[in-house]
Order: sequence, then C-alpha cells, then structure tokens
Amino acid sequence: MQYRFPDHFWWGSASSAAQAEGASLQGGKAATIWDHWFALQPQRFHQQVGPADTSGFYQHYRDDIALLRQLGHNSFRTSIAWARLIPQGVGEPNPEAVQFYHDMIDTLLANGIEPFICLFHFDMPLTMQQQGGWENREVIAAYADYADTCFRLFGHKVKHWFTFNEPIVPVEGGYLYDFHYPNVVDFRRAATVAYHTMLAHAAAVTRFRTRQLEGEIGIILNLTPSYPRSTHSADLKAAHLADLFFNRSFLDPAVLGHYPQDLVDLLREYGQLPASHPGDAELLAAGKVDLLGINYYQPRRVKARDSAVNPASPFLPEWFFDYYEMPGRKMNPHRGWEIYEQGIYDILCRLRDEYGNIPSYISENGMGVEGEEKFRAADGHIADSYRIEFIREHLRWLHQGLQEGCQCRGYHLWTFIDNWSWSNAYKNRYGLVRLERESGERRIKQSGDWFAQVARNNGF
Ligand code: BGP
Repeated sequence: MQYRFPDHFWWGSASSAAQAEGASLQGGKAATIWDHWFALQPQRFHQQVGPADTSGFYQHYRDDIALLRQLGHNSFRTSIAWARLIPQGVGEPNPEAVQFYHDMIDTLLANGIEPFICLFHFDMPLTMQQQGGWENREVIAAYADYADTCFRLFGHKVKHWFTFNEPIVPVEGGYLYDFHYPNVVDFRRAATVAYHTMLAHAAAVTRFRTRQLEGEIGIILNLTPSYPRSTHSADLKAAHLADLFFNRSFLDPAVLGHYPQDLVDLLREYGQLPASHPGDAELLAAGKVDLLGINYYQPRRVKARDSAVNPASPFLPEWFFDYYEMPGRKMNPHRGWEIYEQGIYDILCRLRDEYGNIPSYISENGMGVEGEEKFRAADGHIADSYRIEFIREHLRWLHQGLQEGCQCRGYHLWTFIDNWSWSNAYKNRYGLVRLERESGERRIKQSGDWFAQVARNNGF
C-alpha cells in the first residue's frame, strides 16, 4: 500500500442537523432563521426548496447510521440543533430532543462510530435572532448555557465536541454579502457578530473544562489559503490582508487565544472595531482549543487592487485586494470552484509552523456536482470517478503533510448522503450516497464503495 495512514486515523464524513434532520417544526423543535427566511423569501432558495426538505435523518437515522458503517466510517460529525434541544433558546431542554440525540449517539456508538458533535452549524434559533442574534451580547450567555446543557446530557458519551462550524460564514452571509438571514450589509455589525461569536465559543470552552469531562473540544474553521498573484510587495500585502480577514480573524483567537494586532489596528483605523468589555481578553485566552477542524474546499487567489476604493462604498475586506483568476487553474467543472489539492498540505504545514502544530483533522472536504444524475450508470448507481480522484488527490497531500510532521488525525468528507444545502438546496450533490428525492431511496455511489475500502484498509 503506497499511502498508509496512522493507526486510529479518523475516517468518516460530516453533516449538520439543519441539512439532514428535517422535521424542522416537529418533535418540539422551534423555527430557526432558515425556516423564517424561507417563509419570507422562498425565491432566494434554489428551486424554492426549503429547510423542511431534507434526507430525513430525524426519522431515518438508524438506517443512515447502518449505511455509515457500510461506508467504513469509524467517526461521523453532525450537529445538535439548538432550536430542537432548547426551542426558545433558553430554558429547559425538550424531552423529545434529548431522547432523539441520545438515541442517535447510542446508535453511532453501537456501530463502532465515534460521534463528533458540533453545537452550532448556521442554525440560529429564531427567538435568539429576534433578540439581535450574535449582535446582542446576551446571546453569548444563552449559547454557553445551551452548550453546557449538551455537555451535561451527552458529555459522558461524546468525546469530540466543536463549538461552531465555520463561524465566519454567518458573518459573511448575514452581515456582509447577503446570502444568509438577516441579509444586512454592514461591516461594523459583521465585526460585532464575529467578535461575539468568538466570545461565545470561549465561554462554551470554559464551561466544558469546568465539567472536567473526558474528551476534547475544538472549533471548525473553513480555512482558505491566500495565494498572491506574484511576489510583488503590493500583491503580497493583498494576500496578507485577505488572510487576516478570512483566516486569522478566527484562527488566531481560537488557537492562540487573542486577535492579530494588525487586524485590530486596521479595524480601529477605519472605525470598524467592535465594542469590547473588561474581561473579554481573559475569556478569549481561556478559549484556546484542544483540536482544530479544518474545512477545506478551495483557495483564495488575490492581487493588489487595480483601482482605488470609492470611499463612499460600504467598507468591505475587498477594499484591500482584488480576486485573481490564476491562468491554468484546475476547476471543478460541475460547481465552479477551483480544485487545488496542495492547499490541504499548505494549511497543515502552516499550523505546524505558526500555530504550535495544534492537533487537527480535515472536518470537511468535498466535491459538489450539479446535475449529477447524468453520471448514472446502466445499473442505476452514480459512477462518480471524478469524486474518487478528488478525494484521493487531497489524501495524497494530507499524507505528505503527515510525513513531514503535521498532526492531522483524520479526514471527513462532505458528506455521506446528498443533502439540502442552505440557499443552494439540492443544486450541488456531495454525497457518497445518492438520495433519490422523490422516493427517499439511498444508493451508494462508486465513490462510496471506494471510500469504504480506503477507510477499512487505512490507506490506498
Ligand atoms: C460548507 C458548510 C456545509 C456545506 C458545504 C457545501 O461551507 O459547512 O454546511 O453547505 O459548505 O456548500 P454548498 O452546498 O453551498 O456547495
């Protein structure tokens, strides 16, 4: 075997409550911002398919977990829905939800699959959003109580916890670029949301540690290596600033326990710094993670801006760089994203060299394909050899990182079954398993068989 992975390497996939469970207003669950936004503006969702229309994990979790086992998984990440567990955001947990999450976790464990549980995957309870969401500092305490409830209820079974999935995405989507509710475009409010999210993260980590549970706690960040067009100083500066906004704004507080000084200075200079309170720095310092999840899809290629900024335009990170389409870059023809496998290795080496070689794992990586039914073979299964190649090439670079001393403990694919994805709904299929939306039938794709073999052999 050419690529052998370390013993106990985590092989699996990731999913999220809002994208898989369905039963969006059943079992005592209250609405999230997704239910609300869909009711307000269904036309903003691909083919007007909303958050109720999932693969139905809430009902089918037993069969789906049996499938995970067939796919060779020894670990699986999903999230708990805050609005299911504590429907009004604060208060006593909903007994039906407690039962469901216990059953789900127990079923995973009984199948030899380690549950990796994330506490927040873009699904803000509507009641919390109506109180200002992450702009309101009081939501921090509500979230910390919710997190603590999860640790109390499930902490003796779950050993891998994550406070947030891609915390920058609700900031970008909700407060900068208009692709999540509440569709605000205002950098200072975005910065406040980002800051409060990290305070909430740190508060949850503190609560976890107070309980002295066996296990570890981390955060999942979507890291996008920023590559400059050239080595000219203006391009290097552009890449440095893009990295500061999109990576280090979360990576530094999560791993080092404080914000990068140059980010703080820059935001202060432009009047965009969020308000802080005494004690915040100490809280953030206590929130350093044990483990970092890395979601990697594509890099960010940037160059110095071609034209001066119009100072009347809203302040955005793009005041400091332009995007750059590198000639000859490899594209995913079915999703419009660049494929750059070495990015995974570059991230791991950076964590080794600049972030104390913090233990990490790849918490998401995957290939979205629009119109995937055109790859259906005569016998009806999806012959997705492109996905096999995508995964294999990323694993090669991950393996190279391991050879060079990086501490990467696993690889989770996005995702195990085609799922509903935010405003893209079912536009891009990512699964190892095909979901037939009409019948609900599940059918393992070619990549699923291949992945199972890799996981069982611990290499390829
Ligand atoms: C990540 C999210 C996932 C999933 C994935 C694919 O950012 O953590 O929840 O949505 O992206 O995204 P899309 O379906 O939009 O291609």
